[in-house]
Amino acid sequence: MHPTPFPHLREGNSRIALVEQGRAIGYGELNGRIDRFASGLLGTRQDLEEERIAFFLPASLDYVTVMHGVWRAGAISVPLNVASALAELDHYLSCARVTRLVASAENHPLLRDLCDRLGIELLEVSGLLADEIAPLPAIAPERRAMMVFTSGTTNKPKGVVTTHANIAAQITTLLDAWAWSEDDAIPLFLPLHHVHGIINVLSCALWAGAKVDLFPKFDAGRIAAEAAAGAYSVFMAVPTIYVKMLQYLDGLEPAEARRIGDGFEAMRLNVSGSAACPVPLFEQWKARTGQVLLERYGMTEIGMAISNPYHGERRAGYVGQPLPGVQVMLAGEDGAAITEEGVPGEIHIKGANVFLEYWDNPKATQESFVDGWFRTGDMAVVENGYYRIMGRTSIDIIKSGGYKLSALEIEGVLLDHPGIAEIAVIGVADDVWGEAVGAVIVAREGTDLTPEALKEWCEGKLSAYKIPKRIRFTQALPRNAMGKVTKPDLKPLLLAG
Ligand code: MLC
Ligand code: AMP
Repeated sequence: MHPTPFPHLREGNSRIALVEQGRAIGYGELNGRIDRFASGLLGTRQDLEEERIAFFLPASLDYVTVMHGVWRAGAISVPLNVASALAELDHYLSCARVTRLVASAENHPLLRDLCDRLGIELLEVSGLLADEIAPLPAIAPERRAMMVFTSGTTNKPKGVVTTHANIAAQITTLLDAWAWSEDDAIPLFLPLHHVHGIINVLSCALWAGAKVDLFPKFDAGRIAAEAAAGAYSVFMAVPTIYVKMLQYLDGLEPAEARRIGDGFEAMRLNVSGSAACPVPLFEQWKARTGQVLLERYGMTEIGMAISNPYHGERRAGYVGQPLPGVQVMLAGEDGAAITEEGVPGEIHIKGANVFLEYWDNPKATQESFVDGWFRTGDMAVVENGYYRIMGRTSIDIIKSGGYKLSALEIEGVLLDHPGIAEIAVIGVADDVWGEAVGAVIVAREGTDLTPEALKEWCEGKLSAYKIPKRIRFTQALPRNAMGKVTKPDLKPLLLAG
């Protein structure tokens, strides 16, 4: 049996799969490296039987080698956020009961103590590339393939487990809908611990036999230069990145900005998603580049579900219609399906794209399904045949720069600070980030808190993008007769600076 369903990953295919720091890597070379890595992981075993293998790697040849090598050896891939704080990594690794962690040598000092404490083997890709390729196991499509951590309304992120069949369904629906081909070329600068980067960009491109230009991180200047040079046919990003690209273009000489705009115009597709694309942003991108953004809606648990059409009207402020193979229902408060247009309901999803389970959390898994439908927690309405996302059912979820953040997780960390008596973490509307993380804090009497000191205190406990950007606090809030702080008027506090 062919050990991978990715049709272009095969011996002898010389077409370019990846470009890493200017070096082109062919599909055949990549395939051979993945086989060697899978063989090294297997050692004397025949099948890793869903052992969890985590990796702490930026977008790179090594990342792709590990992701696919783990799959071919029969284990579960656990891609980690390379911007995570140590306390977060501790949670991911212990929750998933990871046995081995692959990271580049330069990051071993950072991870060593944590791995020793958790009994995890810390490894490098180069140390696992076997000389001889071992027989690889046949992997049934219904086996677990990947675990990605996502925030919910609860305190700690949960591991979302998808099977090989789920991943194949999430990829193939997009290949057809967005007309991927082996002639495509796409830059990859999105983080690779979320489905946007993993599925929509990396996996769709590799399944289609296209070329992926790997960026260690988002870099507006390099993206602009490559786009102007005609390096790409497809571009996918979160709204914040389109805002940052526009800001970059605004800072250039008009002729240079036009040259870059023309580079984008020449592409066949620009996609926006992971957060709402504001209508003014849609219009500004069109004015600058001539590109009509294709907005789509998705989620870690389901991949992509609803999309504007590739051919046909792409409507600003709307996410379009269900993708082929994905069933979408809007449920009213009584749980019944809404059939009329104009009536809002919660998006429920069914299909081969829907994840298997939250790792080790049958209660959360069960609660997130009703009659076989996955409850997304997003509200939507259909207007003139197109879905429009209205927001979340829970205010405890913040979407910032395309990242889903739990207000409760951030509150939980900050409440450990000895100077904090009470706290409310909220999303604050923001032109660049969609929402910024805001915290309204009541300091304990007699303590002298500063926002700077608090932010510093969060380092190591929270990723940088979860650290509140808009901390406001006062020690002069009135207390009632019971000694409780009476509710501050949040509005003036948030507008204060
Ligand atoms: C970073 N900063 C923020 C911030 N993130 N400030 C406010 N809010 C945030 N969310 C600050 C940093 O602290 C730093 O401040 C400065 O901005 C630059 O940080 P950076 O990390 O270097 O920023 P940048 O590289 O520009 O990253 C921005 C970004 C990144 C947009 C490229 O956030 C990103 O890649 N987002 C995509 C996330 C994603 O892929 N989500 C998909 C989830 S899957 P200072 O003071 O130090 O300068 C999903 C399903 C679906 O949602 O539908 O796709
Ligand atoms: P995540 O759980 O990180 O995968 O984020 C998924 C969430 O992002 C969804 O549940 C939505 O709330 C939000 N989202 C994704 N795409 C869009 C979009 N096009 N418009 C509005 N919200 C979106």
